[in-house]
Amino acid sequence: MANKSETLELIRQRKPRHSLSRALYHDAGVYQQDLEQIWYKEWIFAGHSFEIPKAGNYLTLQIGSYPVVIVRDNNGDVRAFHNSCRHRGSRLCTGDKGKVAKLVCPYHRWTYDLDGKLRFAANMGDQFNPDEHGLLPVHCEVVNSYIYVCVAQDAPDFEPFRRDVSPFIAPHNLEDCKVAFESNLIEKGNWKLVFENNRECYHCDGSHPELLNSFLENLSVAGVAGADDPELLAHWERCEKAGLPSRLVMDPNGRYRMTRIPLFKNAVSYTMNGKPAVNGRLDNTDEQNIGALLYFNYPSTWNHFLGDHALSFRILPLGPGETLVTTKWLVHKDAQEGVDYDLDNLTKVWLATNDQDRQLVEESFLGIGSPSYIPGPYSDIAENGVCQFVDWYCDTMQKKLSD
Ligand code: 3BY
Ligand code: FES
Ligand code: FE
Repeated sequence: MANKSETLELIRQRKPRHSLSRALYHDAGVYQQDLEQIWYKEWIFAGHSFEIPKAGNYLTLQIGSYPVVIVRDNNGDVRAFHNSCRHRGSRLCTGDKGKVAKLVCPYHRWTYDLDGKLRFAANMGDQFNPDEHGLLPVHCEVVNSYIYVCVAQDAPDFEPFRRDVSPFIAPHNLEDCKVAFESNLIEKGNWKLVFENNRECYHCDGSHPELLNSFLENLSVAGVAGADDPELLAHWERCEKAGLPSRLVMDPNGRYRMTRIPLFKNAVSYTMNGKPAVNGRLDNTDEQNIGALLYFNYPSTWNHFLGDHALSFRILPLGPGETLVTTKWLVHKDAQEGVDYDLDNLTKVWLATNDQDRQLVEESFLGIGSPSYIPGPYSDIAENGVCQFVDWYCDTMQKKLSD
């Protein structure tokens, strides 16, 4: 099991523009460093504010060893707390989501207000000061319905990301959405392989027949290039004229990126025939063919926004060889299932695609587990997105491990 300095050494020794070494994907010590240096320090996508519309609505997630609860308080604010009771530590909220009047610990009934203040604790005597036993807060920010949390003592500045991402998402009116469907998939592979796989479409031809009815196999689309691609440029210009920011924006540190891509032929949605899956539109432009706005924010999320619906993806590491992938299909809150959309039609392409990607990730994790494995070269043409992710990972780890 690699310790901190051994992990740093593994990263220093990596071969540029090649997949990482076996230990960086499989080793339990490296995984621990991934958690400590990345997952416990960066902003992590938790869920959407419209999933907790009313006071007392909550959702939970697990970031490595940290159980976190996110709750809407009585002022309408979204707050996050460590989901651990200040008495003897029990988790307070045990389900994925729910609604409560107050946060009541299931163990000895300590009861907290929705702002985390301890309201009630039986038999604790006169000396006990409830003010010293409020729930421990977790940093929490909301941008266009995206709730981000950070369990670090001092969170990195959220504002540059908000400034960059918000103009892209705002026209899609995500605040007016609901979750039409949610899927949770456990992939037996390291979280980095899940993201690497997402950052290229080199594998699409051989694996994603459903997706390729609408997804354009333009190699610059998945990657980081694009400004020299005439198809992409024309799309950006048309969409920007309609009021939709589209031109690629990349974080100087490489952690996040937004870009709007055209879809295949006349497709406007990720359906089998490319036609819209939902009646009505999320954005209020007159432009029918807006393709898909893609945004990723390492380490936890990538997203697609279409004219008729949107998709959010969240990954959470469960272990060196296990990653939870949560996908949400977002539609306008007034859209009615069976009337405005058919759930099967809406979800078919990405349910199939996710499962195909799961298999690819699992097979690559198994193959990398072979003692015979040697890191292999990324394609300059088709895998510059993967290369960008791996560079971000190595740069970030190297910086934080040497602090
Ligand atoms: O799921 C995605 O966002 C990526 C983009 C390119 C290939 N893959 C489908
Ligand atoms: Fe929560 Fe005892 S552990 S009330
Ligand atoms: Fe894929």
